[in-house]
Amino acid sequence: MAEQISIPQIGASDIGYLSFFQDIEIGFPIKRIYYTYEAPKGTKRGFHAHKKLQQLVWCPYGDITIILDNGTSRENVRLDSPSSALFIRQGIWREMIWNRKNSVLCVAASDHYDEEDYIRDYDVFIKLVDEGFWNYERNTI
Ligand code: T46
Repeated sequence: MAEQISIPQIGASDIGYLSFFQDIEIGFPIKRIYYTYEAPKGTKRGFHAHKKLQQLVWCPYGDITIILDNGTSRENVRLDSPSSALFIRQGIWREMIWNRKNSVLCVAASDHYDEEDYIRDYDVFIKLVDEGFWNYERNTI
């Protein structure tokens, strides 16, 4: 479930680093980039799944735990390095915990913001999983 990629780093400890994404195959065109910041330590966000939206998320500063849930199992991924990014595909319930204050969570998303694409009720999410709502997408990724 946890699909991670490494982000290249250029630099050194005495002058700092530069990281970039270039020509990577992520499986969707990036339509929107946004980030969450200035959240206090212990903040919990997420608690939703998306019907269609796919995302690549990374934490350029700080330490954030991402909990991924596909309806049958859960996996925790710790984003505490600016050189690691995580895919969150459609149909995955996610919860995020800020382990350090002011951690920054960046998101590259496959589509524009649309509240209709959100499932914010865990019972509804489980019902859709049980009905096979995402079977086609899961099998083709
Ligand atoms: C996700 C995780 C990883 C907007 O008005 N415009 C936007 O572009 C977005 C993304 C959100 N909003 C509104 C909707 C909510 O009222 O801002 C509020 C917070 O959004 P959301 O509940 O999506 O925030 P998070 O931090 O729980 O989740 C965010 C992403 O939005 C979400 O898709 O998967 O990060």
